[in-house]
Amino acid sequence: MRQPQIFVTQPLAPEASKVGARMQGILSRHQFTNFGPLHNELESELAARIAVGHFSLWNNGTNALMGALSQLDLSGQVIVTPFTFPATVQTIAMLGLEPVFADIDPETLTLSPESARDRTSAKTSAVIGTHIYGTQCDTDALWQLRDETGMRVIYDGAHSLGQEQPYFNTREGVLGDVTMLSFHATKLLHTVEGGGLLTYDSELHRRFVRARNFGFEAEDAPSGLALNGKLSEVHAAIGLEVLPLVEHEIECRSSLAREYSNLLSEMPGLKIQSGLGASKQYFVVRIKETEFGASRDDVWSDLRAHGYMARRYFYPLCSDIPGFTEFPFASDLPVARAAVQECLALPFYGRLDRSHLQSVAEIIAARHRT
Ligand code: T4K
Repeated sequence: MRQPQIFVTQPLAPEASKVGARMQGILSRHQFTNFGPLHNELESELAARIAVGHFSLWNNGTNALMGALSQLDLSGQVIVTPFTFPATVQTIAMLGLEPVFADIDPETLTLSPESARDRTSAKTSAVIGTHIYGTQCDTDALWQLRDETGMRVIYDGAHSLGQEQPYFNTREGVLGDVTMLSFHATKLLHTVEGGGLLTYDSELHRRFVRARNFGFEAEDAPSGLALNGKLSEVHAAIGLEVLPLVEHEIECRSSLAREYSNLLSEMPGLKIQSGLGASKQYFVVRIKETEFGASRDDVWSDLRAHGYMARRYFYPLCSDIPGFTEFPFASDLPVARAAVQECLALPFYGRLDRSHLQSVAEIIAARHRT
């Protein structure tokens, strides 16, 4: 009998009765979107939890990032990591800017500030780093690059909230000019679809808020580049009911991560890349083929054959996406090119039955130097 599929994640699902009560409220108020009371309550709750910078709630992370980029007066080239979800790079290209790829750090897999500096030119107006799997970029070094060059620093923090608070420290520059967040269903804290922007700069915050609502600051007074980035009341209702479940989910995932780590220790060539540290968004292992005795793809295929739908996040490199291969330095990314062959996200969510961890570990062990 074929085993049921076990996915890489499973979204938190709030109680139907609680969501139902929220829905009843929406129906009786007849306000479905455009900054209703649930949207505003969620925005305040999240702002209080995140506790740094000015926060705006958006309808997904991609729109939030595009909205942010549209407000930063960018031109020419934007330096970006290739080791990220396509949205990071797509938003740059969508705005008619040219992505310039820089390599990543071999340990953290975040954007290398040295490579970013090397690839900076007179045309560079910004740099975007991704806090990959929740691992923070070298925010000090990138802020220094901003000081030296005047370029904007932007973070794709789509994975940043899968960890215990404080999510961000308050050191200068830690948010860059702006940090984007995602509250997609696959994220630990989710609103089904949703996103956010964080900035220390109150004027930028004002522009972001305007940009998410067609440029309206007041009725009949739109201005500037803008889009529709509004989160609906229905999404906010789910988010408000997911929010109280998050701390427990983090505890469950912390214990899962410890168990995975025990089961996967003693396997030369396999390293735990994320899940044990600050981030509880993904549990990612890194497999070095020569030392391990098999490739990441061998392990990935074995797991899938047993119904474990592990994911090769983030394969392929964005620099290999058709349409992006001609952007500068797309073929000169040796560290990222190696990493993208090595990383594998294992099933990781609070409700995952512990017996699956054992099975996953046994499947991986069976490949180890076979
Ligand atoms: N930047 C970065 C670094 C990102 O990772 C992302 C999104 C973005 C930007 C853009 O943010 P958003 O605009 O999405 O807010 C998923 C998500 O769709 C995407 O949001 C996320 N990153 C990315 C890492 O993962 P896929 O293509 O892997 O999704 P999918 O549908 O294959 O889902 C993964 C597994 O999760 C499924 O196999 C089953 C499970 N699942 C998924 C959904 C949607 C469920 O059990 N229930 C569900 O409702 O992209």
